[in-house]
Parts: sequence; C-alpha cells; structure tokens
Amino acid sequence: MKFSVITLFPEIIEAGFSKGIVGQAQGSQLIQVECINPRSFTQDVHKTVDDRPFGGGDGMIMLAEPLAKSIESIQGPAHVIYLSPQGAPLTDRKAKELSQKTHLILICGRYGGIDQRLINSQVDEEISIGDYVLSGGELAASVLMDAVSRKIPGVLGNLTSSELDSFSGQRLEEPSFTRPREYLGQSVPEILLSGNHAKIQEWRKNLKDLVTLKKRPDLFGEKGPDLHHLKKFWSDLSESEKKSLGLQKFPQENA
Ligand code: 4G1
Repeated sequence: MKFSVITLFPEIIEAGFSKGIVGQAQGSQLIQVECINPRSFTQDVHKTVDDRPFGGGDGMIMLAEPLAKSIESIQGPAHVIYLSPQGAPLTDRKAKELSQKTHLILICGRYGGIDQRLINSQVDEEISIGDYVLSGGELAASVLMDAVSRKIPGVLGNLTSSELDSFSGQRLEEPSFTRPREYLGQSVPEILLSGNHAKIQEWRKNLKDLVTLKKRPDLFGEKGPDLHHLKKFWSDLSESEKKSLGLQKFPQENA
C-alpha cells in the first residue's frame, strides 16, 4: 500500500510515522508514505497556496491549481480522498475497504478548506474522522493511515489485535489486569488466575457484552446480546469482582 499525502505541513505527517507498528511496516516495505507539498507547485515569488474566498467571509481557501499539480505529479492510478468534516465517517469497515486499494492519495485541507472545483474534478471520496473542529486535515490523514495500515496483512507482527478485533465483531474490550494481583484493595478476578483457558475465554466474551452494553450500546446494532444470559453471568460475579471490573450495577436496569 502506498499513501501519497498532499499537505502544506509534511512534518506533522512524518512525526506520526517514524515510530510504532506503522513505522516498522514502512521499513519492511509493506506500506510506503510520501508527502507532496503543494507549495512546490506554485509559480509566483510568494509561493501562494491560498487566497480569500469569493463573496467574502473568514478563512483562506486553498487554491485548486497547486493541489491539482500535486496530484498530477503522482505516478499511476490511485484512489483520491479528501479528509473533510463533510465526509462520510471513517469506520473500521471503511478502513478495511480502503486497505484493499494499492495507492491512496490523501488531501489535507488547511485554513477554510479547499476550492470546491478541485473536489469536483479530482476527489473520489470525502472522509471525516469525527465531528469536531481541527486546524487541518493532517491529523485526520494520520488517523486514517493508522486504521488502514492495521488492516493490511503482515503489518501487525502476529494475529493479536487486528484479527481478534474482527473475530469478536463490534464489541468493546473487556477490562484487563496485570501485576500486581492486588492494587488499592482491588484484586484481579479469580478466574484470570485459574489457568482454565476455555472458561476464561467464555468469561471474557460475557464481559465484552457487559461493557459494550454499559458504555456503547449503539455498537450492537440490530441484534443485541442475550440479556437473560448476561444477567445470570452478572449475578454469578462477586461484589469484589464487580468492583475490580469497574462495574457497579447491571448496565440495563429493565433487563
Ligand atoms: C465545520 C474534522 C468545520 C475536521 C464543521 C474532522 C469542523 C478532516 C477533518 C470544521 C476536519 C466541523 C475531519 C473544521 C478538517 C479545513 C481545514 C477543514 C481543517 C478543517 C465539524 C477545518 N476529518 N477541518 N474545519 O474543522 O479538515 O477529516
């Protein structure tokens, strides 16, 4: 997978990719990240990349031409994405879909955004990472590249996180514990020390459902968990276990 990022601030992109799993994957040639600065495609002495909006208003608008020239400078066919608050939400499913492509061009906006005609003529898809105000599209592009890279086979060393994530479907992670066995009067749930892996797996699945029900019930979609079964699981937990797990009462009172 090749990512070509069109940005006025390549340092922001490069900062996120020198380290970690994605940095390693770059070294191993599984993914490649390059930055193209539209400023290098300007003609005038001031290297102008933006101008005031026609009709007035706040913020500068990025000129279409330096962006178009940046795209044209990139070799071969590619899928062009504009990171924008107007885009379709970035989801895990979308990340998986994009990971099937071989070359993505990511356009990062700055200031008041980019000239609409560049979007009309060059952009295949607009994607947003969420509903909040950002100073530019660079962090959004970094988030997208991280999520997409993790879906590429071989980028994660082993099949821990990525494979398990999709295996378990749309559920949150259950609480985790490491040393020491007792901390601030809260002990690690007994079953995790039992060595019974079949039982632990079942227990963890139930906890995923409980945590998801409590914090993000919207993730279940159409088909929710078996509430009768969950309530039974809940009532079999000791008070001390519930405390250690950060769960005080059954998430859905009318169950
Ligand atoms: C209106 C958020 C404007 C922002 C409404 C998520 C945000 C790119 C994203 C803005 C951006 C809302 C994103 C806003 C983003 C031009 C330069 C657009 C930065 C810019 C909710 C500023 N996902 N924002 N405008 O933040 O690029 O991808």
